[in-house]
Amino acid sequence: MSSAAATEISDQFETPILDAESSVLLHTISEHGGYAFVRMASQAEAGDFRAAEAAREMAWEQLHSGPWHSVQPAWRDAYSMACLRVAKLHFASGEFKEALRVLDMGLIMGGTLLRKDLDSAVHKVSSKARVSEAQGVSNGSSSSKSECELVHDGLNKAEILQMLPEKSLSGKTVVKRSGLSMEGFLREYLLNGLPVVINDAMTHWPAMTKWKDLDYLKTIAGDRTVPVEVGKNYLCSEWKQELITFSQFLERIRAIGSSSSSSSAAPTYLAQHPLFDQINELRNDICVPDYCFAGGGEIRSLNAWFGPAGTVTPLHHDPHHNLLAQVVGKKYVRLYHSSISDELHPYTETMLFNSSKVDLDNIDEKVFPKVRDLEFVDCILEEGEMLYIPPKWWHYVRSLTTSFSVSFWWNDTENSTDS
Ligand SMILES: O=C(O)CCC(=O)C(=O)O
Repeated sequence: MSSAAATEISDQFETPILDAESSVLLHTISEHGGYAFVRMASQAEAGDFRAAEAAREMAWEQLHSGPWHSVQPAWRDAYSMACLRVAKLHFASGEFKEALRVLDMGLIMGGTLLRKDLDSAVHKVSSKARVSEAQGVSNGSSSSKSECELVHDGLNKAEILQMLPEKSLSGKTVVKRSGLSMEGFLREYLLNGLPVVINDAMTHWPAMTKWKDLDYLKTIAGDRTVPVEVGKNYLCSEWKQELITFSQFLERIRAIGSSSSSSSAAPTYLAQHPLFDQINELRNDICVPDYCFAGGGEIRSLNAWFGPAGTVTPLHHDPHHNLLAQVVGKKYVRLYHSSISDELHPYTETMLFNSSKVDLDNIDEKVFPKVRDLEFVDCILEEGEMLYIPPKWWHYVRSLTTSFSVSFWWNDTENSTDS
């Protein structure tokens, strides 16, 4: 750790929950046999950086000792605790980016007990990091307007059709509506379980202008760590997950976008991640649509789907109502009615029961001879449009440009215990 850039000790970030809960948590951890962790955590509290890192390693091993659902919640909280201790010591040495990286690991992998401490620490460290960056960098930003813009869209219909599964956009398309009242949405679509595209309900979102600008995204989130998926899609064997900084992720999007062989490169996709719980500034750029409450339901989760052209979410269904809001770029979406589930050949494995064995981009005619003739509806979801996907409807999604969407999932009140 460098001491030259050390901040004042009085400028530490506060951890009131950790201070109040630490001894109970350590007691629970020793009951689970984590004596070495408890010893290291105590030394870390006294300012020993090596002990703090060792404690974090030990908790990390516990998080990876078996299936995620079998990890003791106390170990997840212990991981957050260790992250806070390590981050404090980085922060005290002026290592703001390192501190942020470790805090994000706590947010992504840790438990809920210390969440507020992690959030407020992120806030404090981010502000410090920005001030320090502004002081260190001369102000003549050199990137031109076009370099900062995320999407360069010059696709014509023929080019789009070439990227899509056979029969796309040749039959029934999803109805597009503007000025749709809450009552109209409820009566015509939600209660009938029918999809609809609403094309004028997000024009007021700050995200609609801000998220097109790479510099904006880099400034507010560049040093944050995010989980991304790399590979064709989650059903393929070469698929993997990585933790990278948002800046590295934006760089990959830019590299794929400027490469002439964009379709052959394995895309990196920030998919189904609760980014808005993690990065408050991005949460402030969007609004939960009133439609989500039309039937008296409860919001289950907000997820980000951000990636280059060519990401594919294979055919699957979810148990929730969903509004998929397209903030940047465009996507192709195909939907099959929930009643034809068996004809779409769901996997039988527990983890994949909601995914289809059919690869729409390459249908195996011998194994699935009837799939080609199944009825579906589809659409191109344009920037500023949101698609209502009723529960259990099968959907396949392909990004046609660099694309940033937000999904709002909600349950009917009587189903609110569903996961
Ligand atoms: O946008 C995507 O790639 C997939 C979205 C999706 O599957 C969902 O919102 O449930």
